[in-house]
Amino acid sequence: MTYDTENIFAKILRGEIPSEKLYEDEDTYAFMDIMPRAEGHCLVIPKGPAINMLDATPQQLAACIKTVHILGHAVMRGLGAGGVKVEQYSEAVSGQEVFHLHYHVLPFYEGKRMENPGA
Ligand code: DGP
Repeated sequence: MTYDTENIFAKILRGEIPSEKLYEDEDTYAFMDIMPRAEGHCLVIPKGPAINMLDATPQQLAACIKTVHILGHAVMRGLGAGGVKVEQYSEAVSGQEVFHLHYHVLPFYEGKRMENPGA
């Protein structure tokens, strides 16, 4: 598979589709997931093209994890989450639907069950 520049996250990066921006640096962009599975469910993507983790460069992966770390602390501090789960799907068979590398940052709250953990 080759990287499709018309995928939805590429469009978000180009500003062709609106998104709820949370953080941005030279290499990454973070925004709210449109179908949140938990309060504060957000996504981290590299600005450069990468289909998924398996297709990404070590530099893209390092930049994304750095931003995941920032967002993880932000949901702990800002939303009072008790913990965070990070998910990354690579290839359709694993559940990947958008073919631009993204990390899900999923906050967990004490005493609150996630509505649809497997979605
Ligand atoms: P997956 O490829 O299975 O890891 O999931 C893609 C995620 O992207 C899913 O949680 C929903 C989210 N998503 C899909 N389209 C949009 C969109 O247009 N805007 C935003 N903010 N999120 C989207």
